[in-house]
Amino acid sequence: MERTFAIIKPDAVAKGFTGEILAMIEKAGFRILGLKRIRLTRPQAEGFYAVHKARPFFEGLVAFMTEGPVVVLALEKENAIADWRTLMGATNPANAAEGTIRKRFAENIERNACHGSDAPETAAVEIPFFFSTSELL
Ligand code: 3AN
Repeated sequence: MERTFAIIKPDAVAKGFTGEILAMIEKAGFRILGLKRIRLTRPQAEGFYAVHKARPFFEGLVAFMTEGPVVVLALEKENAIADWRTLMGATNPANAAEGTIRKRFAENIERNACHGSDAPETAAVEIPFFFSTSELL
């Protein structure tokens, strides 16, 4: 079993897609270990995306991620990291495959509906960023 970290981003939450995305997650065989609906603070968003600090889109990304509530999730499944990235689809929804979350729900490369850890080392940092051990059930 592998764990990954996911976010349903402010664009998708605001448009009322939370339920449909959660249903896709469960239908794809993920177990939801942790789930919270929160609004990221600016320091949280900056810390979470610290690897992108030098990128030209960093400010816009932080502004977007703090504009409204998100749903943060810890997911478990065999091959969870790769399978969640497959279910999300490409970062740019214009390149996302049919049936993926980003194809169905994302607006553009920044307002792209969801986030997923890209490697085991990332998941190991991202899950505890939002969940304590006792919150993973
Ligand atoms: P992914 O979320 O698919 O792992 P990353 O890690 O390359 O993609 O980028 C993190 C986030 O930064 C993306 N989800 C997206 O919201 C934003 N982002 C990435 N590239 C761009 C870009 N060229 N312009 C605007 N936002 C971007």
